[in-house]
Amino acid sequence: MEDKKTEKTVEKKETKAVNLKDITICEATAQMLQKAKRDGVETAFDRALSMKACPIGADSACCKHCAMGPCRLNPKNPYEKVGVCGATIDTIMARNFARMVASGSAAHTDHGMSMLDLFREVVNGHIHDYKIKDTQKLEEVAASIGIEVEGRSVKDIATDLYKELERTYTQVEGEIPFAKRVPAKTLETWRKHGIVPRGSMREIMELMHRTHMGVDQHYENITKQCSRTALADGWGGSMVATEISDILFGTPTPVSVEVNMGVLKEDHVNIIIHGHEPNLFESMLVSVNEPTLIKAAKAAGAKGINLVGMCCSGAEMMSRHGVPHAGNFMSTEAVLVTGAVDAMCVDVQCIKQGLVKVADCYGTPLFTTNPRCHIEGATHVEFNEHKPGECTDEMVIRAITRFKNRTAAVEIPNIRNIGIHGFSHEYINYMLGGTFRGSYTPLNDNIINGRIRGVAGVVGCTNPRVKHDWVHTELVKELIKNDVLVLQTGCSQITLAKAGMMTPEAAHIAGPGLREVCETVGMPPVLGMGSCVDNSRILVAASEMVRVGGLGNSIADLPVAGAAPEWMSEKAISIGHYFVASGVYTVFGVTFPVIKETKFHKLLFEELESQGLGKWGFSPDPYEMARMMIAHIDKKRKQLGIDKARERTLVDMADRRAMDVA
Ligand code: SF4
Ligand code: MSK
Repeated sequence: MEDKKTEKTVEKKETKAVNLKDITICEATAQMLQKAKRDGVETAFDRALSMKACPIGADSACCKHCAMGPCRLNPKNPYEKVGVCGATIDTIMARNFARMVASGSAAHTDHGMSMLDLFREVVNGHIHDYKIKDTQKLEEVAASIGIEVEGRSVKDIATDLYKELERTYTQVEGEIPFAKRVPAKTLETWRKHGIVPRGSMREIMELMHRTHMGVDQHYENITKQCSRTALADGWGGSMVATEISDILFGTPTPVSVEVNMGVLKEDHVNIIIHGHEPNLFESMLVSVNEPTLIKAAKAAGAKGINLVGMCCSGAEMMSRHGVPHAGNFMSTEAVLVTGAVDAMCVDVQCIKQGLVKVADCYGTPLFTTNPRCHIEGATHVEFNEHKPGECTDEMVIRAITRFKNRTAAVEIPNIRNIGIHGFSHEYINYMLGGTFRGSYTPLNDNIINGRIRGVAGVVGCTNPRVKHDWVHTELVKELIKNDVLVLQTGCSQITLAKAGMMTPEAAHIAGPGLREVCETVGMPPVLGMGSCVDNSRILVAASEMVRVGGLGNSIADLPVAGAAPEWMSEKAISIGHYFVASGVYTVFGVTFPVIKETKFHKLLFEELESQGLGKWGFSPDPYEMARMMIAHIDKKRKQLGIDKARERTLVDMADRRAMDVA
């Protein structure tokens, strides 16, 4: 029996008892952490409590780029000393930051390249299990980069598109193809600074070279290549991943989906796909609908096979096919604690090694599938796009076996949240303008007339160093209360879905202007756009806002801001930096790997903006973060001369009191 006093707490290894309410606001995760405690199972939440983050590393005041070091500088007095080679704090921090961008950019561009490889094999007729699903999108993407589409066959257009997009990776001189989508003034600024990406392989290679010991030792010059590499992610690798996935698997349109651990079913064979690349998930969708496998599941005593997503490939499948989603990054261990998961199948990125032990405790098979990602202790079943069913069928069969032999006690949190997901930028266009006059004009008009104050992208991970899901939720609530339309991707989108904010009804907590627009259009005040790579959809939406007119000539002119309130991965830093380099004020929470009052900090947080780009911001506090983003949006409104319109349109005092905002 559980002791009542400790019922709501997880005890830290030594003495300190921790209230679960301080760790997560996700009730399902909290319930599973209690069960994990009872079962003697450790998760990343426990490890984050028992292992303090290294303060010198957190400030980026150390360097281990050569064997004369590692060198540690004093974060409290950063100019007091230099590394053995003489490297200053600004060089060390800029190099460390740049390598995070290189790694994050590599992850997204390699994901994009996998999609492009698959596309090539489909177009060449070497793969038959996937096909081009969205020919309209194929034509639109091709036309957007200057490929002739009129009167041509799908195969011819697709062949040209493949050849053109391959340059995103391999080109050594020139500009990446999607540079053609960048607003002219933004592109002109990039050209002036020499930061238009050539090809992502070259940019990542050059950044790794320049951050080697004894090469680039000027933080400003390092930051230029850092921007170029990040832009090769956002407007290159990530954009290719999004566009090719839409062409192959379909462009998302709004769909009602259930999110949270309650989507697991005790009497079904539960299979979770967790990772980033949709090709594995698409094949698993076919396997779980295979009549012989359904029959086998029933023969094993199950009512059926229940396929569920997690993290970003989960977000993509949720948007494209309405597949239920069990939770975000910080719930991936907790979901195994239900005992109800009969297989967890992973591909790449954000897969905690800690999953192996937790899965083992509950007799859940953990399958790795991608040649890039093996995990010691997991079972590897390699996925091959030429015969995808071999891998996914095998994992279903093993899941059925686990169901039949389940010994772990099953406890599924009875929590499900319904929301609308799948707002591609194409759908936003259609939603606002209608089928025949699809356009962002109504969005721009509503920004100009002040009903919508501005647009914010709130994206990114969850992180056990902060209260799980809380920072995202409070920030988004604060933004919509202040008439800021919120666009979301990744784990952040799952957080807000769990908070019930992905429904048109959530408009009742929005400010009066945004509420009116949402009610007129029938849309939620928070629009889910997909996975991490789908942040590229936000770039396209921003470009479209510039193209439609009335809000300035570059992305930097727009009344928009971005945030990753609970970020943890290097990919998040790359995303943040490509938004900054594209012209967006971007605020991160948790911690920021740069020491205040250094030259490098000043460059990122102030000077990039005066160069015509965006700038970085930081606050761990969601209310302060919202204040900073809204102040920036208001500054942009003022520069555009549309600040007065908002004062006229908004709001009477009764409205303000009802909103309970300052
Ligand atoms: Fe130290 Fe310089 Fe070597 Fe870095 S590169 S570890 S600062 S000596
Ligand atoms: S999965 S990068 S934890 S958003 Fe894309 Fe979530 Fe961040 Fe991974």
